[in-house]
Amino acid sequence: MTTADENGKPEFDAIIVGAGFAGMYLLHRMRGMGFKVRVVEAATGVGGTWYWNRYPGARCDVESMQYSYQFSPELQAEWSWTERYAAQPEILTYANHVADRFDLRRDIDFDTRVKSAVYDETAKHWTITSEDGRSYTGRYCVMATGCLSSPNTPRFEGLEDFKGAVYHTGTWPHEKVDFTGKTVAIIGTGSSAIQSTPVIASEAKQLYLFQRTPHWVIPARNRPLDPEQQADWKQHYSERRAAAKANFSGIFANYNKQKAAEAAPDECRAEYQRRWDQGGLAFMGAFSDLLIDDDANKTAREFVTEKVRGMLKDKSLADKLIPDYLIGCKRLVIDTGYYETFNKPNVELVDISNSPIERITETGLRASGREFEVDAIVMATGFDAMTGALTRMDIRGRDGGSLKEKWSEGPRTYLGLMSHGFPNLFTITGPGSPSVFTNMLPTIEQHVEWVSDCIAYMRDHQRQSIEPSRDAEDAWVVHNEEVSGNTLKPACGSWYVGANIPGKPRVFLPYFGGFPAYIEKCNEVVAKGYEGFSLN
Ligand code: N01
Repeated sequence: MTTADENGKPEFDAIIVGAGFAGMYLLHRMRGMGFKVRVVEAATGVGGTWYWNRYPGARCDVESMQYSYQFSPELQAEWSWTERYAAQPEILTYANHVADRFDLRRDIDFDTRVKSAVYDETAKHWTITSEDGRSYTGRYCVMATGCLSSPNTPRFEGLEDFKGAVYHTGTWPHEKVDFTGKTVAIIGTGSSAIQSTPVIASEAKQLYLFQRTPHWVIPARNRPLDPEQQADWKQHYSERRAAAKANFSGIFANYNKQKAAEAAPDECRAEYQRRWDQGGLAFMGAFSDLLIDDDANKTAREFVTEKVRGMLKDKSLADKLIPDYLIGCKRLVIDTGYYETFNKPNVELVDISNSPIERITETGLRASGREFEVDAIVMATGFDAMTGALTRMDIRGRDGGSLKEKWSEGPRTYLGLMSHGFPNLFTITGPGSPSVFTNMLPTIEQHVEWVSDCIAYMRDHQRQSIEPSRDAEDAWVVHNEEVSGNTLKPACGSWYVGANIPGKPRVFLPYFGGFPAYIEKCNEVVAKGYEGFSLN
């Protein structure tokens, strides 16, 4: 069943999949441009990532004064944050406030998980079908499905036999999970585990943390935001937001242009110490060559190693908790009390680097030749990043071509916005865009504005379909490989290269050329009449 009229005209100008920060702003902007838009969302509410990731300790690692929309000066002026880094409930409250303030819910269908999206080449429209059989037609389809939204649950043998509770950090229950008096296993030691471990450890009788690979961790130094700081930010928002966009990460922070390789050892140390004391992701901005030169990177590793050793009572644990790979290669994690948690008597690190979890049993886990009896298992095992949310839907473009098949050797996009063979299908923060290397909110806004302006251009020029050329796409894919290949970033087994998902092709997924270069390229493409795209 399709919802197009008898002349084949689609019911909507655009169908947006996802009501996270991307889908919400796109709906608001396109509605304001006079388009008829419908959003379909799998969850029962708005907020995307912040709707699903309700695990204990969930908190953003970008400062709250920057992790917010800037498209509405009024919204920006009226909203107040309570902490330097907002916790998940506060960000979700913000998302709901935005939905109410701009009356977004009337154009969103919740509890609607998309199963397929099929392009009709003759009618030049997309038909989106939900798992419960509802269909929508739209001239355009925009996938605002997020970068880290398809949870990865490894297929541990025996998982279905386990009699206790199993949770995934990315699909956490809405009601409070009380671990008081319980024995808990957490599997994984990425951001989600590092945030939840101290909180779960404070409740549980016993916590086992199963670590395959340690992460580099820097203190967050979260604190309440005082009114003066907030007022100062609000007063200087426009210049700070502009300055942020001129930074590689889209974050307003101090990035040192000096190279560690050219700094004296005590100068290096002082710079790291300053940033360690400040806390946060800006630690990696200490020197400009940390992700380019292994020797430079080593200076940062040595500094952090010494700090971690100093925090642990059991010095033998340090060898297990300190990574043996480049700092910043996997996503840097910022923490609140992670290492200190290992000083508690009820917490044990289980090193599974050489002997993986053998199986889940009725009563717990078997690993490293030991049986662990537990009441609950927390999968902090991450996501099928950047492509998973897209390839789990059956997306069919021209001639019935499948996106999943096209991307079987790795995703291919032009600017991370569109893929050849899939006219009128856009992705917000898709693979090949800066996305996860930036502050997601300004990156989302830039994409939303580019896509909605493009659709308005199509309307104003009486065009009905847009698609990138194969040549433009190939050139962008090659450019992506070159840019990341000139750095140390692809050197370790991170989710940036799909290494966390068995069988996923090893391709560097996000664009590592920086936000300013990316914005410039997107603007240039438009200025040259949508160079690299064919408009019909
Ligand atoms: O997931 P991850 P995450 N057996 O992929 C382990 C963002 N985020 O949810 O490293 C045993 O980082 C896996 O081990 P290994 C942020 O961008 C942000 O924590 O693959 N272990 C790893 O330790 C982040 O990077 C915030 O060897 C297995 C862990 O599970 C991204 O989301 C908060 C395994 C997964 O770590 C993802 O973070 C949270 C197996 N079979 C998330 N499979 C903030 O803003 C996987 N693992 C602060």
